[in-house]
Amino acid sequence: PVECRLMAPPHHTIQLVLKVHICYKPQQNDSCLSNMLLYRPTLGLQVKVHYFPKTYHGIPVPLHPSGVMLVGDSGVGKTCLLVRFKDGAFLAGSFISTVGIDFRNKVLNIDAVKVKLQIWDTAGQERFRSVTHAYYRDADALLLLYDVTNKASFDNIQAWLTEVHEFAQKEVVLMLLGNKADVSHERVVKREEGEKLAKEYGVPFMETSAKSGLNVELAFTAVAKELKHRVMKEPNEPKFQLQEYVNREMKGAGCCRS
Ligand SMILES: Nc1nc2c(ncn2[C@@H]2O[C@H](COP(=O)(O)OP(=O)(O)OP(=O)(O)O)[C@@H](O)[C@H]2O)c(=O)[nH]1
Ligand SMILES: [Mg+2]
Repeated sequence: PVECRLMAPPHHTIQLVLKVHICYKPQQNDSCLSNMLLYRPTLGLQVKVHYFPKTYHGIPVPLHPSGVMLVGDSGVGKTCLLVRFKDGAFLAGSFISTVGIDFRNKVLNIDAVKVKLQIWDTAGQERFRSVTHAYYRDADALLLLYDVTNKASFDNIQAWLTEVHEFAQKEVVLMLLGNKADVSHERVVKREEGEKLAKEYGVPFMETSAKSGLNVELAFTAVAKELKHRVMKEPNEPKFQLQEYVNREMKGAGCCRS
């Protein structure tokens, strides 16, 4: 039983998202591929149950949406990275700091399988830290960002990793990203330093730029590939090597491909 009290000012609406995990083995003649909608009038709640089998009569079907969380100091470019990935644009102009948390969905086609990412853009400001903590546990993947033009954001990576180990799932997919790689004159963190730190912690790493688009698609695709692989791996298939994949596909900071 769950007790929950919600309060809102008059004429405001609260959206309540319930995550329901159901273990269910599909039957051969199962026709229940679509979403089911259950209605509980006594509670006044609508609970939407999504049913995501891996394959149906041998045909791959969409996977359960995966939660990808963007974390790092305020101003490192989390929101810009997400906007670049989702809309292919760069948010230039004045910096609007994220309040609390924001969500965006994107479906990727990974080896003929639709992988739905629900991307959570967290606020880097200290005052929202307790909000962020509440989301770690449900995240399947974490993109941890620092800003190559901001040494403090790089030095804080260790503290972020401590948080990750405290609050996230043990098997969470983790990747370190050095963002703003397009800036050359104000750069204070070398790529080699990022690589060294990532190696120390055994985390895949690459530099990105929300401005030029450098490696942005790759960061999310790599994570989606790893998540898909975990769910759909055939018994004899070797483990997906995230860092190797990233190394093969990665572009250098001088380049402007997305
Ligand atoms: N040159 C350059 N500027 C960037 C890049 N990414 C973000 N910026 C700039 O950095 C500033 C902060 O970007 P945001 O994406 O809002 O930062 P954030 O990490 O979401 O910050 P919080 O929401 O406070 O946690 C903005 O002024 C952006 O225009 C990048 O790749 N290159
Ligand atoms: Mg933001």
